[in-house]
Amino acid sequence: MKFSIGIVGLPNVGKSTLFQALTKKQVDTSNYPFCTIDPNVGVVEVPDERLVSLASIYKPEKIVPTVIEFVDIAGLVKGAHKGEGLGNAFLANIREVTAICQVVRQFSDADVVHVNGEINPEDDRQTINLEMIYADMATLDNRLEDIEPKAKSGDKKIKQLVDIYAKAKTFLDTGELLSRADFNKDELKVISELNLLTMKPMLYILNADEADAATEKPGFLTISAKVESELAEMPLNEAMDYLKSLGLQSTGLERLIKASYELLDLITFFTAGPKEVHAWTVKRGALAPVAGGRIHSDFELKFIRAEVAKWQDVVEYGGELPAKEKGKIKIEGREYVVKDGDVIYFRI
Ligand SMILES: Nc1nc2c(ncn2[C@@H]2O[C@H](COP(=O)(O)OP(=O)(O)O)[C@@H](O)[C@H]2O)c(=O)[nH]1
Ligand SMILES: [Mg+2]
Repeated sequence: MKFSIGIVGLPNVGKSTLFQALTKKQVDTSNYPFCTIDPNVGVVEVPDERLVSLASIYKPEKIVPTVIEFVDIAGLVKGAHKGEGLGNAFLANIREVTAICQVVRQFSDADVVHVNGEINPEDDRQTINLEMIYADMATLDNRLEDIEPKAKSGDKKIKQLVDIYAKAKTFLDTGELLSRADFNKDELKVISELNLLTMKPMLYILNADEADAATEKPGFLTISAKVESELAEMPLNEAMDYLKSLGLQSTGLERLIKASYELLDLITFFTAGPKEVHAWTVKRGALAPVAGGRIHSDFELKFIRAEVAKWQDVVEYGGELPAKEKGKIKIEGREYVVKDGDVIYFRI
């Protein structure tokens, strides 16, 4: 299973610059057969100190970090929902991603034209969000058109759908993203099936000038795409010095990747042995057999039990067996909810 983040925004806000910086360090995609091979899709490692610690214990032949996909989606312009620019194609690309990273422009560079003629991050955000709201309204209208005739025949189920779609439309009419709406469990199920754009988790990136790379703006993650593209070219020690000179602790990319991971509500578990130390991703709340299924379908189908340790214990006691001797490995069954940082040994 893969998780992808679409980089969305007006033209010339720095989306591709950011995307190229993100994908500068290519991962070995043969480790990730589920990933898409496409120039607009970049497979990016999720940095994880725990993986490094576990690897220092096992000294495995192979270390496999977990990844997320970033998709560079071409600029969305005002009127996209009516087909302006390549409107509908862009909106279709956004529909396929799990979450959205929306870039707005703060950097002031007279040589780079702003499509609206002035730098105004709030305005950028408004334009993009409105296009997605209009696109969702169109989706809901289409669905309603399909089912309203059937609702007239008195089918209760259909009537319920009509009510839920109408509720969503009324909410979108207020200009808010649907992800902010208060849906109950049944409504949520119906709405989720439509794959609406404004239901997707969203992260806002403020692409700032170099001098402002360390400033904070509530609700935004500040990054200078230009700085990031330079950092991505530098040897590590030079990059560290440069970061310090800008007053930053970590690269914008690292912060972006971590924030994306949190946005998707994902957690990481590990498998560890002398052959391979491997980080895997599941949705928070996943049960042990589902986690096993990430590795091999047999691990899900023939799941018997999981032996689970905290990564700190495996590191502290120097491996699975010593951790077991200290009573730090628990036997868990099918109902076990996987925790972030678990090291799991599946038994099938
Ligand atoms: N000064 C400055 N220029 C940038 C920054 N990010 C992007 N640019 C420039 O803006 C132009 C458009 O960037 P691009 O990434 O292609 O924008 P996109 O249309 O959103 O993909 C390019 O000339 C970039 O070099 C930045 O942070 N600072
Ligand atoms: Mg671009």
